[in-house]
Order: sequence, then C-alpha cells, then structure tokens
Amino acid sequence: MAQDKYDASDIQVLEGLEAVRKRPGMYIGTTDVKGLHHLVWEIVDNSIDEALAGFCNHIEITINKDNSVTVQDNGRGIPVGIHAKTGISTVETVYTVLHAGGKFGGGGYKVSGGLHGVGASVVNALSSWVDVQVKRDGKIYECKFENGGKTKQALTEVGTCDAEDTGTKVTFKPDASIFDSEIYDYETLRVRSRELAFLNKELRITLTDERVEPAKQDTFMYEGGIIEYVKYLNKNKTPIHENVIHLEGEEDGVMFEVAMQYNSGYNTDSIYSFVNNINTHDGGTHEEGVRRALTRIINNYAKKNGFLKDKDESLTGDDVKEGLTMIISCKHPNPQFEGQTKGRLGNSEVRKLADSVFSEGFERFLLENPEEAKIIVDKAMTASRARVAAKKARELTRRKSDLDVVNFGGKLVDCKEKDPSVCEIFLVEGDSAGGSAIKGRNSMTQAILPLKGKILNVEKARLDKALSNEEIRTIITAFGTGIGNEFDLSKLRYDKIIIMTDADVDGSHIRVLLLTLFYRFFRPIVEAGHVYAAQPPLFRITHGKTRKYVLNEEERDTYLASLPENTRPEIARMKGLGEMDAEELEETTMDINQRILRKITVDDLTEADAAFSKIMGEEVEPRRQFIEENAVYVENLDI
Ligand code: 28F
Repeated sequence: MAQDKYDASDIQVLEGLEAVRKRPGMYIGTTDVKGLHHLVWEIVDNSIDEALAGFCNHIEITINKDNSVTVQDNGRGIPVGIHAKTGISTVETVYTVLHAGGKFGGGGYKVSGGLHGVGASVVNALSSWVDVQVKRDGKIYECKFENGGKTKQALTEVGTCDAEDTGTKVTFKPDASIFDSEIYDYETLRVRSRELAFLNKELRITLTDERVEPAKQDTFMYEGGIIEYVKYLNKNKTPIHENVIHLEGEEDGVMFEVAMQYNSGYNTDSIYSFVNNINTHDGGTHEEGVRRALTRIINNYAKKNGFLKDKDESLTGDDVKEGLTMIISCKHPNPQFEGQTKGRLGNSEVRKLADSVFSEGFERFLLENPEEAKIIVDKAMTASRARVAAKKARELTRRKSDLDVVNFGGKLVDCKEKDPSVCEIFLVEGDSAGGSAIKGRNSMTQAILPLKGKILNVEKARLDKALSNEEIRTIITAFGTGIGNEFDLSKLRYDKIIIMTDADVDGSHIRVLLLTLFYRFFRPIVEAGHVYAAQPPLFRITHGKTRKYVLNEEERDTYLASLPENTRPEIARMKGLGEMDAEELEETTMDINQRILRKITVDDLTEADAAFSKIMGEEVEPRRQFIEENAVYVENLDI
C-alpha cells in the first residue's frame, strides 16, 4: 500500500494480517521453535507448488547470519501484473491478502502442505520484515514489508536479468516479539529438506547455514523419489528382496504412489504416509486402502499357491506388515485433514483409489516375481505362526484355576499342597513308571507328570512349533510361569522339577530333550537351581532278606566288598523305572529322606548348549551315540 493513503482494501489487508498477529497459533499451530521453523515451510511450499507445476527444479534455503531466512526458487516468478481483485500487483497481493495465494485462479492447485498457499501472507504478518524479489521477463522486481506486513516499498523494477533467469526469492525475519525463540536449528531444516526431496523426486533442495564459518551446506536430490526414501529407511536393515516395489496411479487429479520393501526385521510400524508432502501421522484413507489391499492380495496369493492349506486359515494385517518399510504419498487438490492434530486424511474416495492402484500393481508384482513372492509370503506365514504361538503362550499362562492343570489333557496328577516352596513335580518317562510314581509319591507335596515318550526337539523348533506339542503345553501349564516373553519365575508352582527317566539311552535322550526345552525356554528356572535329575538305581543287590539298591557299578562293587565272604548276593541290573513297584520307586528314588538327586546347573548347560545344538540336529544316529557316551547332565548332589 502507498504510505499516506489507506483505502478500504488497505484496511481490510491490515485487519487480516493483524488477526494473524493476534492469534498466530490459529495459523501456524504454535509460536515456539516449531512455529518458527513452520514459517520456512510455508514459504518453501510455494516453491514446491511451482515445482509440482513443472516450472521449478531447485529450491535454495539459507539461514543468514542474523537468523533471517532466504528461500529462492527457479520457477516462473510470482506474477508482477496488477491483480484484478486488489488493484495491486499479484506479488503484493499474495504477501498481504490472507488466503490470496491458494484459491486464486489458474489451472493448477495448491498441493504443497501447510496453509494451502495462504502461507506467504501469514509469514509476512509474523515477520519484522520481508523482502521479495521476482525475476520475470528479463526484469528484476522487489517489494519490501515491515512490522507484520506493512508495505515499506511497493513492487519496483530494480534491474534486468537474462530472460530465462526466472524465479522468486524471499527473505524474512521472524518477529522476535511473537516467537519464543528466533534461533534456527540447522538439523531440523536439514531433516525436513531431505524428506521433501524424497517426496518430490528430481527436485534439488540446497540448505546453507551462513551463521558458521565456513558455511555449512547440504544438497538433496533423489531421482527415485520415495523409492530412494525406502532404501534410505532400510539402510541399516537387511532387505529380503532386492528391488523396492513402486506402484503409482492417478484418478480425477489425485496422484497416488507407494514404495515398499520388506526387511528381515519384525517391526510392523515402518509405514509412513504423506498427503501433499504433509506426514499424516494418524494415517487415513490412503493408508487404509493400501493396508486392506496388501492383506487381501497376500492372502489370495498364499491360498492360490498352496502356502495357506487350511481354507479358513488366513494372514492378518499385522502378519503381512512384519518387516515392511513403506512410503505412501498422495497429492490431492482438496485434502480433508481430520483428527486433533489434523494428522489423518479423511477423503473417502482416496481409499478406493489407493486400494485399486495398490492391489493391481502388487498382484502383478507377485505374479511376475515368484521368488520374491515366496519370500514375502513365507515371512508373513512365519509372523503368523509366531503370533499364534504368542497367543497360545498367553492362553497357557492364563490359568483359570488349579483344576485346569489337572484337567488339562488329564496328564498332571498334582499335589495337594499349594505352597510352591514345599512342592515338587516329577516328570516321569513312560506310563508304567508314571503309575508307580503316582502310587509311591507323597500326595501332599509331590506332583507327577507322566511323559508319553520323546517330547519334541525344541532345538530345531520355533516357539510356535514347541507350543503345538501337547506334552510341552502340559509342562508349561503345570509350571505356571508362562513361556517366552510372558515368562514369570515368580509364578513357578514347584520348588523342585525332577526329571525321572530310565538310566538307559532312551532315558538319557528324553532327559536331554527336556533339558533342551528348559535351556531354550525356561532358562531362569535352571539358573535358579530348581531343576534336578532323579537317580533311579542301576543295580538291586539281594542277600537274605536284605535288598540294596545302588546307583552305579562303583557303588555296587563297594557294597559287595562290604558283604561277608560267604554270602552269595543276587545282583540284578535294573532295566528301567517300570521294573520297580511303587514301594521300591518311592524308597529308592522319590522319598526325600533316601533319594539322591542331581542338580542341573546352567553353566553345565551352557557347555551342553553346543552339545544340544549338535546332538539336537536332524541326524538321529550321532545324537544317540553322543547321548550314550555323554548323557549330558552334571551332578551336584543336593542331599
Ligand atoms: C521463495 C518462495 O513463492 N514461488 C512462487 C509462483 C509462481 C506463480 C504464482 C508463485 C496467482 C495468484 C496463484 C507464475 N506464473 N517462492 C515462491 N512461484 N505464484 S509463488 O502464481 C500465483 C498465482 O495466486 C505463477 C504463472 N502462474 C503462476
């Protein structure tokens, strides 16, 4: 506006910008450091719109020594002609009339972020001064504003330049009376500049900090756009398929593109979505369309290609998201942002567009790339098993009542005492020994869990497979601690877990399988010293009415040497627990006053771990041989 005369339109302009100064938060959210940096993006967005319109490919952002900021683009330059509605130049209109930049005529649309093109006048209102320079038609024009947008110098031709040298350059100094801080943070500007370069492929963005000597500078330009964004996000991860999948489409002026690549990790929250370069942290219809299509396409592929055999088995949204890094970018002429922080896209038509663009492109990708398809589906299947296992583990730990354990498969014969410190559980090999143990036990403090035979070799099985084994599930339920990340030692229902198996090869094999289970899934129980191996006798020496049970050859020989010369004792080698009746089993192996237990410790297990891994491999013979020779357990006599 000219200095001395203020007509109605001038007053309307000043009232508009005054309103911004009164309630800046309504326009830029906050006046803290976040709002300070927001001013930069409002100006940059106008350059980005010029880039999206195809007339600009380089934006330069400079933090000047006085913490003013200069943004320059090589677009067409804001038109300098007189604006029909305001009677002043378009440049001045854009910088002094609120809502002037966005909806004004012209075929293109404001798709950059922020205030949808009204940003220039808001920045002017909140700055102590703003200088605008336009290069157009071989001429250089300038106009200046001060104290919240008052025109200091109307648009003036100040020089000439090459005809093809066009663009807009704006320098502004945020008003210190409005902003808590006026110091720009280079890193904040750098991160967002890089993101804008990723989101707008081939656009070069240069950031310079003139406050330091020598000046600091970064330049970002990505030919591949969001494809390179995904590569960048997966930089420190292990992609499980080589190429980033890139899909794009447009409908009714709405542009939509997705870039995605799976990595070997397990997290499911590396999906980032943007609308007009704004990060929609709370998702919205663009993301919903993609997630829906991703789940549907992978399930269809898995069923059609025999990965999912059980017809009503299906993969969930979480299963198909595991390890997925994805960027969704939508450019919309009239985005509806929803939610408290306006972080969610609400336009319902986008859901269908996203779904159709994604599903058609991803389905084609899977069909054309069967190897990658198998890798991707396998990963989702593994995630699904782990999810089911975790769910089972949670169910197992949720004991509704003690009755559950006894009824759970009817395997465990629990003790009557409920104080864990005096209770113990015997894991007994075989039903006959199990039967004897149940008869011979002290029913107040001793629980019996007969094991049908070889339990699953968990060395090779994942949690999900281990939990699908009924014996293992019964053991987990009986212990009460839960398993995996649900494990809670304080819930252990017994002070002693006693493995009672035959002293032969099979018995040792079962013992090692159990120890593998403990080592892999219940290590804290072993570390706390709750696990023991029962020591059934190896020989029964009968002479006269006397019956003596001994543990091994050494004890046998020592005992025989102690007998009178003329006695001809009968020596029997005990074949197995099943050979003893309940009374003998109690007397020799279970009675806490007579039995000898061997405590199993983790240190030994750690050495054994290598052994477990070796003997728990797939080859049966080396394993049997190893067990026969080593019977991997260590004694610390506990009584
Ligand atoms: C450093 C900040 O603001 N760059 C801009 C243009 C180009 C045009 C334009 C802008 C008319 C009224 C909509 C030029 N020629 N950088 C910027 N570059 N605005 S802002 O037009 C404004 C329209 O509002 C432009 C032909 N068409 C458009």
